[in-house]
Amino acid sequence: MNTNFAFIFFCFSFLPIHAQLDTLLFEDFQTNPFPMMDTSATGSNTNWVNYDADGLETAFQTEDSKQWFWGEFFTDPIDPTTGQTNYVATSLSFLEGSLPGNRNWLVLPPLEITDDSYMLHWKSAPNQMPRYMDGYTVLVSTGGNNLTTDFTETIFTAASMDEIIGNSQSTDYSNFTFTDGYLHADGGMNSDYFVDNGGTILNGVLEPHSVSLEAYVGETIYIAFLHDSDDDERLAVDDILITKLGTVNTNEQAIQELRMECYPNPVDYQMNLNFKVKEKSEVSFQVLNSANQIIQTQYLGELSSGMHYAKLVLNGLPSGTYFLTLQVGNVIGSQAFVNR
Ligand SMILES: [Ca+2]
Ligand SMILES: [Ca+2]
Ligand SMILES: [Ca+2]
Repeated sequence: MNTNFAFIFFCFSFLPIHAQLDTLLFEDFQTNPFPMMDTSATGSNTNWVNYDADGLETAFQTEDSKQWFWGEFFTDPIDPTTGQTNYVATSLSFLEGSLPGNRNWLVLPPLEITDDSYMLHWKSAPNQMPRYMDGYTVLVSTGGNNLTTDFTETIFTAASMDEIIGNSQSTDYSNFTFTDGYLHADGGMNSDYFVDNGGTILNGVLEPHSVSLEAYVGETIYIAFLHDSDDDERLAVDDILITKLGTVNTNEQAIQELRMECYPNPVDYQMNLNFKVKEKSEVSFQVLNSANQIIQTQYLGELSSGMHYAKLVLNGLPSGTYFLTLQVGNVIGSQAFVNR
């Protein structure tokens, strides 16, 4: 008992909190998810919903172009980072007879927001800009998913082209008016998010967006992408992602979980280390000096579950305070010790 007491007295935490990001939902559209989606909103769907609220014929005049549909990204079918074909969710506002009124809903499954770290991320691009640039709205419901009544909160609006007031063949924005909201690629100022082929339009490149969902802590919400652009062209949405901060492990919690004991402390020559592996994991430890510089690293390999023992020979280590850091899988515990 005395030894244990001394050990607790000398070992204190120095590492900050370890947090990881958990992925709650990720849809990159690389395989076609649309055949699996519900095609109408019941008020309480647990699945994705892809719904054509307008029922209008598109300029394509095909049934599967009237709501969100699957396809290669129109501006750049090859993803520049992966070299693979990039598939996206696409929706058309270019309707037969150039009618307004396009309203296509893509509604995510319900999601319970349990803390203020939840984030929604996605990418979008209009096919063309500024002439006939598509916009859309991202909406939240804290009730059901009745499309006409429940989605009362707007968390993001992308502007669309409203009217042509000057030279329609120009890519200068002063020739057009736009609805309220964010203008893709910062209104044509950010060249990362469009391609200029020297023609009469620019082509949109997928631009990332993020919105915090912290306003909905304690609620179960639905999130909807509503393509509500009137008489424009087409829109792509990709990489819809919802994250939250994962389990927050303080060093004390990690030490407890790892049953980490280093002894004796202060140490003269050999440090003994007891620890527990919960499930088969890669294990390593490091010795750091008081300036956080790594003095020694030892990889113990993949260890089976159960209690383990390791010894650490500190021959030649100058006197002073050090830290022993043990990593089992993604759990890291750290304890201070004094070398005499
Ligand atoms: Ca994709
Ligand atoms: Ca439609
Ligand atoms: Ca328009």
